[in-house]
Amino acid sequence: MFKLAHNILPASAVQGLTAVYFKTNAWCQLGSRPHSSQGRIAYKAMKILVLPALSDNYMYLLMDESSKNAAIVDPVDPKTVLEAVKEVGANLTTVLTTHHHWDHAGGNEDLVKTCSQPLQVLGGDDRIGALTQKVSHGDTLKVGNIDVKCLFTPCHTQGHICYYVTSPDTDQPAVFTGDTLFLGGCGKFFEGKPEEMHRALIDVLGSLPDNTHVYCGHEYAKNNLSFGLHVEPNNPTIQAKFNWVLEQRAQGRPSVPSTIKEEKEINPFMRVNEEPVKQHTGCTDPIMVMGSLRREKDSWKPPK
Ligand code: GBP
Ligand code: ZN
Repeated sequence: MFKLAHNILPASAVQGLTAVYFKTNAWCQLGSRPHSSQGRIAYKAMKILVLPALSDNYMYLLMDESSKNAAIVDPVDPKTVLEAVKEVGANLTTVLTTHHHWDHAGGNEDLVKTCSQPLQVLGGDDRIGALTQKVSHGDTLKVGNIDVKCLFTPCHTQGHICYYVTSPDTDQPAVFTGDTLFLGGCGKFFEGKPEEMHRALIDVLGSLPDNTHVYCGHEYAKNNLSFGLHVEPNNPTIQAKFNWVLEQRAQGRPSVPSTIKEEKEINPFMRVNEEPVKQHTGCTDPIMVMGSLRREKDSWKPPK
């Protein structure tokens, strides 16, 4: 549908229609309610606010405690972002965009227009609105005292970037994974191949410290873990996390963050080297396992 519109309409009209589509979809599912409550994770030297948007997206406000300087990840709903910025007294300097899809990058232009100060807008793809700095793998930047490292993880889209953050004042790292890695799952391969997702999940994200907190782009945990149990019915760690997610969601709480260690234990797409996952797909080569899992999940429906 989006591809067809691109061929016959000017870009601005496509943007407008896409916005209407996502907002109507969220309204039909939820009315004016957010899909989850806001979350606030306080580390020693930084704070992360979990901001729900649309029907299942998350935006994240990352603030350095000493300088109050802050970055916003995927600000599709600028109004909610600016309210949160005001509430915590942050000085917003930076937009970190994970990828060009409207439900992540579609708020950039409005945020830049409505924010009272100039913003640096980062991303790895020329299709991202209001981009001021195109980044690539290994690029680093500062948000106050916080160090941000850009990790190139193409596959869901070709310019996808994950942002890894550390602070000299704490040993607790975090990573914003957009639509590459979800709690218990991964993004569809819209613009890439199984090799690329294997590299992104196993080589790049899989090399981060085990205790890294994972902040993903959508609230898909329940569906993903349900698929995980279909792949590995006898994995007690997946079952325990699934039960915990059901409780959280019943209270309207976000399921994020997970950790890299947990993902290696519960996420079939990060377990392509594990025997039960190989057996489920009937493949032995981990890249074939990755492709097979993705194809299966693309048409899989959770049990009612
Ligand atoms: C679910 O799992 O709950 N609602 C379903 C999935 C990311 S959004 C909906 C879906 O397809 N989501 C996408 C995805 O990758 N899901 C992983 C999975 O199902 O395992 N998007 O908004 C999606 O990227 C988008 C925007 C796509 C513009 C194409 C364009 Br063009
Ligand atoms: Zn996407």
